[in-house]
Amino acid sequence: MWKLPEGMEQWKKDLEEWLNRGIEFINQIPPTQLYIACAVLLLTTALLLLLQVFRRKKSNTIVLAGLSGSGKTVLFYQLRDGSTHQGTVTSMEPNEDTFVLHSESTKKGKIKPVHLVDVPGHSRLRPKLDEFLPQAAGIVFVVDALEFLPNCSAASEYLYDILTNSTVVKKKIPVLICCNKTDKVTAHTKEFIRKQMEKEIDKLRASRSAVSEADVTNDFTLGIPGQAFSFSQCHNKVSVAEASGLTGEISQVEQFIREQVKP
Ligand SMILES: Nc1nc2c(ncn2[C@@H]2O[C@H](COP(=O)(O)OP(=O)(O)O)[C@@H](O)[C@H]2O)c(=O)[nH]1
Ligand SMILES: [Mg+2]
Repeated sequence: MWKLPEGMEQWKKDLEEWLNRGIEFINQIPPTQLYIACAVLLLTTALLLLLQVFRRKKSNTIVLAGLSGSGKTVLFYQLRDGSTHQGTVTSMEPNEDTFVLHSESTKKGKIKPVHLVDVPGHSRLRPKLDEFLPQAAGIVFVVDALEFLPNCSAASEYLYDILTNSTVVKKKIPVLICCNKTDKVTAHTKEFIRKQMEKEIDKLRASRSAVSEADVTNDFTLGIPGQAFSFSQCHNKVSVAEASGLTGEISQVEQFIREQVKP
């Protein structure tokens, strides 16, 4: 048998006294009140646990979309490895991986890995995008700022389809328009690209709504009727950034990803 030291003995007595006082106090409370208190306690615990589960389930998927040749695959490798893997063949399957951003790989502390999906821009593979959108926490729409004008209408059409996608609208998935290839001096600025795409989407909106009236499809309409379209009218946040996947100037893209995928 071991004996408690002097100090501990006193401490034990104090504890017992407090316990007795506590029991006395509880006995004074009417039982209904006690039950209510217990129920409230249980309910809050359950709620907190549920919240924790939901937080853990929050998606870490970022979707890279855009026309073929805009630079998605180069950007994918730059984000993951900090290099470009030049010479990779255009893949027909979505390129996807879960990793800690290369720029954050040396950081200490809690960093949440990102699930990045590079969806091929070929129009035949567009349905692939619909598979990934429901789990997306954010969409990076890559635009070739160098060869922008010849691709403007096709890119705008693709972006229009994304912005009117029911999942994107309902979940208010943030979209970053990434004006890529800005390492070249002849690349267009993000302000120019934003304005041109807004104009193009404004035109599309008019023609598409004329079509949908005929066969009564309930497509989500963009912007405010009677007003020139601007991205600021979208329910989800649409922002514009400049980047160069080739030279690794991708900090604005990384910042966007980190805002959507929080540790
Ligand atoms: N100058 C320049 N060229 C780029 C950049 N990013 C990609 N490219 C080039 O654009 C072409 C298409 O890139 P890729 O990543 O395959 O485009 P994807 O079809 O969207 O996946 C390749 O020849 C790349 O070398 C960039 O930031 N600057
Ligand atoms: Mg590619």
